[in-house]
Amino acid sequence: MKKPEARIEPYTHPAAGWGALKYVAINLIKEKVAGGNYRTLLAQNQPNGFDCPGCAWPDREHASTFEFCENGVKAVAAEATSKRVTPAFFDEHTVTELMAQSDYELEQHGRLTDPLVYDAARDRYVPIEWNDAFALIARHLNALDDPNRAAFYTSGRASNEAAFLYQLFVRMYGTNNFPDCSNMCHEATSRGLPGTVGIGKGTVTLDDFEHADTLLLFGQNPATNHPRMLGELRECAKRGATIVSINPLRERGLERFASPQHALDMLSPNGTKISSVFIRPKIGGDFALIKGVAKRVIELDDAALAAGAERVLDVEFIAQHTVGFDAFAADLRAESWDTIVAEAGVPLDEVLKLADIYVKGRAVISTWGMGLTQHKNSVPTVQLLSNLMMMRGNIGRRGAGLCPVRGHSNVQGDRTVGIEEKPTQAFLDRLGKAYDFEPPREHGYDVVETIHAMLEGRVKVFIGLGGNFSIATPDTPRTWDAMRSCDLTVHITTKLNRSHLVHGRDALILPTLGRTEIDLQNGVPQGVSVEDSMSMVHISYGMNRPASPNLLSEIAIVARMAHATLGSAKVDWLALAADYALIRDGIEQVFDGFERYNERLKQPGGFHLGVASRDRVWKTPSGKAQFVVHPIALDTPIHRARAEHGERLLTLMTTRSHDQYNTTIYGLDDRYRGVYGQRRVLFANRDDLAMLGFEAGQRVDITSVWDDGVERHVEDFLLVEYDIPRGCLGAYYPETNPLVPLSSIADGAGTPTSKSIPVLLSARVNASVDANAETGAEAIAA
Ligand SMILES: Nc1nc2c(c(=O)[nH]1)N[C@H]1C(S)=C(S)[C@@H](COP(=O)(O)OP(=O)(O)OC[C@H]3O[C@@H](n4cnc5c(=O)[nH]c(N)nc54)[C@H](O)[C@@H]3O)O[C@H]1N2
Ligand SMILES: Nc1nc2c(c(=O)[nH]1)N[C@H]1C(S)=C(S)[C@@H](COP(=O)(O)OP(=O)(O)OC[C@H]3O[C@@H](n4cnc5c(=O)[nH]c(N)nc54)[C@H](O)[C@@H]3O)O[C@H]1N2
Ligand SMILES: [Mo]
Repeated sequence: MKKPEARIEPYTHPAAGWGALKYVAINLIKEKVAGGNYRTLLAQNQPNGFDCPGCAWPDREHASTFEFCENGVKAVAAEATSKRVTPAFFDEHTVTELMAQSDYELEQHGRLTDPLVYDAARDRYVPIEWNDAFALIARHLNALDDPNRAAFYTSGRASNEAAFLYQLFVRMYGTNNFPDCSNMCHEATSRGLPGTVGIGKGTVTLDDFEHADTLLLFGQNPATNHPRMLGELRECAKRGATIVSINPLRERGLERFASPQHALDMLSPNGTKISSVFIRPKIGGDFALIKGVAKRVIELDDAALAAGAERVLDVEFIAQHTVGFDAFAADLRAESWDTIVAEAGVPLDEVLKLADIYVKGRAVISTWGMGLTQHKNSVPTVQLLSNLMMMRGNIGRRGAGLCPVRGHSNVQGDRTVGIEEKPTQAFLDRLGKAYDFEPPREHGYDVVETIHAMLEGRVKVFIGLGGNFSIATPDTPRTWDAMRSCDLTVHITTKLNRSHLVHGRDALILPTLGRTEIDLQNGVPQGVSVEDSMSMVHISYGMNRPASPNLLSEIAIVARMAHATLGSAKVDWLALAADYALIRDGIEQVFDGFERYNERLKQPGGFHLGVASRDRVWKTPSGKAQFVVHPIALDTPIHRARAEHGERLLTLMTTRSHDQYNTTIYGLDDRYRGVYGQRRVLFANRDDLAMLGFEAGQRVDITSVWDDGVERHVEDFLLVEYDIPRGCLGAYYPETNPLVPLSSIADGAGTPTSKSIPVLLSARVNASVDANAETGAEAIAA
């Protein structure tokens, strides 16, 4: 494959705009999307079309104009590609050979066409009949002495119907081992918010964005990861709302945005200004920063009270709706400003400025992404942010509220319909009653626990409904050892990825329909439903011809796996797979909020699931919204590593480039950050480079610092001088996943701490290596 030219060159244009149109054209040509499939691109998020498989940002109801989104187009083009990986391809390549290809190259081969089984004698995947594949799975599952020795992963693209059927099968089989991508993503939100506002979901809808006067965006890069959100922010900015970005980086898309929907934006060189204020904590500094803002709110309220002015706290809301305020306020009063400033990495005047903006807001929305959730203290941080919002009644009021911005397009829906390793007993009771069985009661494994269990020989079968487990997870070499220790690994998947190559003794690749494709069962087109980040549930119909006649839908695969393993005496799996409306009837029976599910899906835009906290109903033990007290942690692994290594110890965040969808690498550019033709780059502050005696353009190796005696190391990263706070580094995921220790997780959520890895840099020993090489497997595992 021809290597693109690698260069670093600052980007000076607004986000989206013409640059995006150019990249759309490049991707369509590269994927050789057939003419007939172009219309699909126009159908993303249209009534009667399919839900965009990109992100979970909601759609405008009755969207009349085509909501243009470059990265949505890339996601669709990647699925609608005319390239195919057929059995002939696997005949030509051993698994060992394929391991030497990069993730980018693996992705470029195209769509999988036929079910495949690993043939150890030839080190190749070879074709297998669907029935034989299901028989192999059943044989393995039924041979285990304990159902808890199997783990069932879900990635957040699976529809409600597929996910519900999957969890039903797995629980009837006998385990709650449901590791899912959410464990690595917004888990801190899902586990944190119930402790304060009673439910682990956001409280706003798109309508609230029309009424907000202040938006605080924490740790998010919407221009790349939720591009349709920029349309909303643009409208807010035009209305004069104050938009604050709280992020160690000044992300380009938060500065200026040129909306392809608006000719004037496209013709002006600057687009529309989005954020007016940038607050730049050091990595992991948000908890201290938010605490500082909350402390200042108390001070301002004290002053108002003394002056007889209007209160700053929403005293009515606090009295009527909350518990724990006095202890919370006492803790804030006792907190030291020096500690706040030092731990936030934000000067005092900026903390105070942020507090001023917050208290001036009459309707404030706080949004957050991975910049808040992938740290050791992520659960306390999410709780504190929700407490800050409670101080001024900014929850359950028009134009105000909590807005966690989810990743995968149905990751929220999957959890809603039962992909949950820690199910409540009430849910299990209802499920068992609806399907007449006794569900397993003990909690199962999340992602990190699954890997530990494999390493200890306690999990022997891995089944993945989508995703790329081997490479999205932390501590790559250990995870690979874990996967390779399995008796059977199975991947239900659209495209070839690394996880298929890092396999168990027996291994299956089961190719499935994507969401953009027509799903016919008995000649009747089937729709599937998904829930977006704002709890809107809607239907999605594919429009393209399937990539191969030998693909099955995810639902058909799950149903036939269940039928082969458990038989159909209790549940008629095949009948459910023949008519997805019947699966929705089951969901309606088991979960609140889905009354008349099939009928309400016919409404344009679908329906809102209902979020109690949005209506100021608090599903907490106290029946009220709860203030909770957390100290600023001063003895984290980062603090300890700093104490040992001094200022040479830096904190690394791992983020997405503009040309990737998680582990799927579409291209090698990250144009808003000025990176072209390469991914092994390391963003560093100029003063840190000088302090370490390095220069931009030099290549370095990165070693992480952890106390378990394991050496974690990645090699050959290009140093790029970047506007990032001192002590902080940035690089891309998944190349840096080998640096994340398996045991470094968020307290109370289990999320790998992918945004705060203590590391040391060393000059590259073997500097002669091809600077542009995207070397793939060996480099990742190095
Ligand atoms: N095109 C595209 N779309 C996607 C994805 C994709 O890969 N590609 N992935 C999807 C998924 S699964 C998810 S979860 C979302 C992810 O979307 P985001 O949440 O935007 O994810 P990241 O790119 O990982 O980085 C988030 C931001 O956090 C900032 N950050 C890092 N550390 C800190 C910190 O300590 N504090 C603060 N305040 N900020 C910090 C980084 O500078 C970066 O701007 O996007 C979804 N949408
Ligand atoms: N270091 C570091 N690690 C991270 C993160 C980070 O920021 N830093 N982010 C974490 C986050 S937020 C997440 S969500 C995880 C993502 O973890 P995953 O969800 O496991 O990873 P993806 O890359 O989204 O999965 C892509 C694969 O899904 C398959 N696929 C695509 N579409 C479909 C479909 O319609 N059906 C089926 N069955 N399969 C399909 C394709 O084979 C594709 O290769 O990674 C996490 N890992
Ligand atoms: Mo995610």
